[in-house]
Amino acid sequence: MEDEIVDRSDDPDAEEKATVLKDEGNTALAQGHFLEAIKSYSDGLEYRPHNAVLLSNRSLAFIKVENYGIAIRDADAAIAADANYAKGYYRRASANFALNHFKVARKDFKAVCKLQPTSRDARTKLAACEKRIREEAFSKAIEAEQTAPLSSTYDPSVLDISATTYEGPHPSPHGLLTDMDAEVALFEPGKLPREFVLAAVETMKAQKSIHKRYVGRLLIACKRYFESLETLMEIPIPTAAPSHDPSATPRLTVCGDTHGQYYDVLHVFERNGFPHRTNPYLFNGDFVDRGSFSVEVILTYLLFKLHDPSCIYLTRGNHETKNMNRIYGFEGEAKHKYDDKIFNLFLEVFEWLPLAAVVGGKVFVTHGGLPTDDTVMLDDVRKVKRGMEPPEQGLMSDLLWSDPQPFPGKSPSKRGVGYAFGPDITSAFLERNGLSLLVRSHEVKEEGYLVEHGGKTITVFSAPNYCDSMGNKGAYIHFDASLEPKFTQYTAVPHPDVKPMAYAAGMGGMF
Ligand SMILES: [Mn+2]
Repeated sequence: MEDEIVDRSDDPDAEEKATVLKDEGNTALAQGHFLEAIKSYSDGLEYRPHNAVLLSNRSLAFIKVENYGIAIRDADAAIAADANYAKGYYRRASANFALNHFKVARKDFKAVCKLQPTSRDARTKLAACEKRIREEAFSKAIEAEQTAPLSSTYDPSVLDISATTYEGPHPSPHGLLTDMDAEVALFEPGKLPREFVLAAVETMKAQKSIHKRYVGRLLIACKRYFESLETLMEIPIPTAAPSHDPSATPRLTVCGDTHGQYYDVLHVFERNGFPHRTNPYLFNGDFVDRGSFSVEVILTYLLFKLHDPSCIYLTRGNHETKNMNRIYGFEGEAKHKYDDKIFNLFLEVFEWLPLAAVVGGKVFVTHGGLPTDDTVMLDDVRKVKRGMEPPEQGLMSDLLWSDPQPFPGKSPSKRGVGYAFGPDITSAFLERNGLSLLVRSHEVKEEGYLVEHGGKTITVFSAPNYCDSMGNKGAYIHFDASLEPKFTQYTAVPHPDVKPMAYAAGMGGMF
C-alpha cells in the first residue's frame, strides 16, 4: 500500500479531532457507507496513529469491503497499541475466518474469551470456529474415500409436484409431465423452452418459487454442461443486430457483480433486452451473496444458459465459493428457499464455472485480475483445473481475487488473497498474449465502472446502490466489432422489503 501517511499528532487539538473523526466514521459505518468510514478513520489516525479504537474500527470497515489483508494489518496495529483491547483480536479473528484461516482465528477468539470472560458472543464465535475446524478435518478424511458427487446420485424424479398447489411454470408446453424421461430431455442444453424461462423469471419476480424438482434438474444439467467447457471461454461478437432491436449495432453485453440484486438485474434486461443469441450477455462473477435475491439471480442465469448456451456466458467470482456463501448469505438463502441438497448442487455448479473469457479474440475478461506469475499465457489459464474450491494460492485464486493498483509492479493484496497488479503488469500480460484490454469486476465503483492503466484495465460493477447503502451507480459494457467499450450507467430500482444479507444472521455482525 502506498497511502501517504501524514502525522498530525503534534496538533494541540489532536485528541478532540481524532474523536470527532472516529464518531463520523462510526456514523458512516452504521449507515453502510464503508468507504467513507475508512476515510474518516484514516483521517483520525493522522492525529492519533496508535489509537486502538480507530485501528480496530477501520479494520471492521475493511472487513466490510472484503479487504481482509489490510483488516489484519490494522488489527495487528490495534493489538500492538493495546494488548488488552478485545476488539483488536476479534477483528483479526473475523478477517482470518473469512480467509479460511480457522486455526489462526481460533487463537484470537480464545484471546477475546479470556479478555471478556462473560461475553456470550465471544464464546459463540469460538464455537463456530471450532466447528469449522472439525468440518475441515472431516472433509479431508472423506476426500480419500472418493465419494460420488451429489449430482450423480440426486434424483429429482422422486420429488412430487402437486398440480393443485404448485403455482409456478412447467418446462413442457403440455404442463406437468408424468414421463420423467421426457422431462429430463427438456433439461438438455439448448432444449429448455424459452417460454418456461421467461415465465420462471416472472414467477420469481413475484416472489414465488420454481419447484424444487425443476431446480434440481436444472442444477444437475448445468453442472454437467459447465464440466464439458474449458476453463477459458472464447466468446464471439455477434454479427447480427439484437432481434428485439434491429436498428442497434450487433454487440455483446458485459456485466460485473450482480450480488443477489435481482430487481436491478431485471432492470438491466428491461433496458437492454433479455439474453438471446442475438443479444448475448457475459456476467463476470459474483452473482450471489450480499443481496437477498441471490437464488433468483443465479437461477435466472442458469435457466437462460440451459435454454441457449450462446445467449449468456458466466465466469466464476470469488463469491461462487463455499466459504463466502456461508458468510455473506447465499448458503442461508438457498437452504431457506430450498434445502441443504439444493445448496450443495449449487456449489457443484459453481466449482465448474469457467474462470475467464476472451471476447472477440482480444478482450480478456475475468472476475478479479491477472496472475502473479509474469510468464502466464492463455494456454496456462485453459489448463487450470476446476471442480474444486479455490486453493490458498495459484492461478485460480489470482483470477478470482486480484485487484489493479495505480502504480507499477506487484504488491501483496489488501484482500489477503491474490495480489495487486500495476499498469506495467497489465500491458505485459496483454502484449504477451496478443490481447488489447482487460475487463474485470470485483470492486464497487462510484460510477459503475472505472478505466485504469492508461485505458488497458476496466472495472465493471453492475450492482447499483450496493448493499442498499453504497450509493454507487451500476454499469454494463457493450462490445461491438470494433471492441471499443461503450458504457451504460443506471441507478438502483426498488425491491421487496428484504434487507441485504437477511439470511446471513448466523454470523452475527462479524461481517
Ligand atoms: Mn468479487
